[in-house]
Amino acid sequence: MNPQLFSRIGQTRTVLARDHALIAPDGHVVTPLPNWVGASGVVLISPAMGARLAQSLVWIEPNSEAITYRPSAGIEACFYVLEGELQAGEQTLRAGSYVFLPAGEHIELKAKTSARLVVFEKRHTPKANTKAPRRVIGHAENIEGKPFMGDPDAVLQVLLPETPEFDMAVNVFSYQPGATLPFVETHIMEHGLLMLDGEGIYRLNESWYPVAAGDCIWMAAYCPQWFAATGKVPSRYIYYKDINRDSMEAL
Ligand code: UGY
Ligand code: MN
Repeated sequence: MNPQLFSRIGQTRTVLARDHALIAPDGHVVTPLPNWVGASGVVLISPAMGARLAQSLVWIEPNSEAITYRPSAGIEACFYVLEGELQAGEQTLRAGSYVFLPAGEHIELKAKTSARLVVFEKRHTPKANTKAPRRVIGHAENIEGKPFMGDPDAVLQVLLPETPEFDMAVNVFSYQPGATLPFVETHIMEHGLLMLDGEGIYRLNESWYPVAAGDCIWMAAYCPQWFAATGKVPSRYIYYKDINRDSMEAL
């Protein structure tokens, strides 16, 4: 069925459950984003659904004015450029570029073209005897991909430093057609995920969902999860997880 007709007659692939959500693009509603002066977007995941992170899509149009992104007090953020070209001071950001902003910092961006970003935000948990994380600007192209648990067809790129001051991880996972997560993971870390390319089946708790590029998934702590890349082309997703903190700290 034509996807527009599918939506128009009251159907959607979007699902919201206690410990997971699939947010399909057919339901996106664009709003102004209070922490972005001059940009609009869609809040895909937020505490309003029971999550401890926020994940948004942000659209930036070329403008003579710089766009300011200032996360709320105590919130750290990582954004990844999906398309377009932006200037952040001396640095040019293009598809695959990413920025980690420690809590308390802000950034000014000049869009050279229309640009689209995915942004992950979380409350930073300071750690005793550990310095605060630093700002990171990088490009996925420069991050070596490593076979996940020995599988060369499931390759993981870890975008941010894995040192103890960072309590947020953002990774890109690429799968050859037919590759899978090697087992059903169940873990304390929470995920926010955006499908970048391809398609597959995501198992979330006791449900199996067909997913494709553009879909967003929320996985709460302990949501059993598994993925199989079922398309004829490679699949790729970017995802967030909370790391490096004592398991009692969230209480
Ligand atoms: O890092 C992870 O937990 C990752 N393997 N999970 C996932 O891709 N759903
Ligand atoms: Mn996982």
